[in-house]
Amino acid sequence: MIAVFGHLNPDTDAVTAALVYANLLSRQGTPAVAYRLGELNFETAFVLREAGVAAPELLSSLPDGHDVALVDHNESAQSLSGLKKLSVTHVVDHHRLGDLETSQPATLRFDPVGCTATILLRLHLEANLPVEPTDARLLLSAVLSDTLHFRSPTTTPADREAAAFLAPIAGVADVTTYALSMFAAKSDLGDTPASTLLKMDYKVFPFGAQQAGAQKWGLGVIETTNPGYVFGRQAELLAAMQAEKAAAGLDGLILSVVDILNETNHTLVAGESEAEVMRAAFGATVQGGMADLGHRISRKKQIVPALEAHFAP
Ligand SMILES: [Mn+2]
Repeated sequence: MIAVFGHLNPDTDAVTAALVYANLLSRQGTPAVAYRLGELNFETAFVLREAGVAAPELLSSLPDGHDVALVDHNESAQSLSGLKKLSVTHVVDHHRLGDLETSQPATLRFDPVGCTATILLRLHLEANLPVEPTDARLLLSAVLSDTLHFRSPTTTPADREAAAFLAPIAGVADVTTYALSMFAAKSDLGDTPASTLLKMDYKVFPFGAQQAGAQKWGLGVIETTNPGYVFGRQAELLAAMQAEKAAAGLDGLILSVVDILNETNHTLVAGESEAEVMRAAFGATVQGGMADLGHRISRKKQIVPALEAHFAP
């Protein structure tokens, strides 16, 4: 039995990709079970509730050598701890290739598209398997989530085509209204503790030379239709960021507040060293602990590559 899971601090693409890929593998004769590596965010909880699908079980460890399929990630820093001791049999991903290692030949599928869901649709079509209506709803939700309803620069024509193909199968008549309801659910943060807000969409990246001088940064993102709510909690968030930076031994930590509807990014910095990097890597102005990153709303396409270039030896 293959354990299928997306990255730590899972988003909608990570959770739905695990569910749909586990079902696809099982339908193709390879028994697989979906898991998640963290709590659901409010958007993903909404999506699963609307689809009538139970959340996959939370996974914290597996015995050495267990078969695993990675979806929506491939870097060990974003995966189950002890990944190097597991047997990676499959990867379906749309991110940069990191430190992936496999102990045996594996099935790998990387496409530079806006979400894992678009690749999973391709896998169904290539296998001549119809997409089940519930899976279509999960995949459509992931396309809308990862591309911010096609606003993100990561969006490709294939993602738009995937959504148009999936919507009728999913029974979603008005995709725009559905996307807005997903974003409203995601933005309804209530009294969520600042430490949870920080980690809801949070990834750790190594930058620079792997030897001496390598940098480890935590990059959080809060995508919201109500950025004012997040800015109102800046002091609490700053404390949570500094605590996490120290606890995880990071060289830098930033938290991007992405205004989904206006497509802007105001990034909170944990300290002056991060502020310096924001100025140098992005030419950003930094005021009151917040860097103005303009319309750079994609961590994957606009934040990570700039930091990678900045720290390149
Ligand atoms: Mn994704």
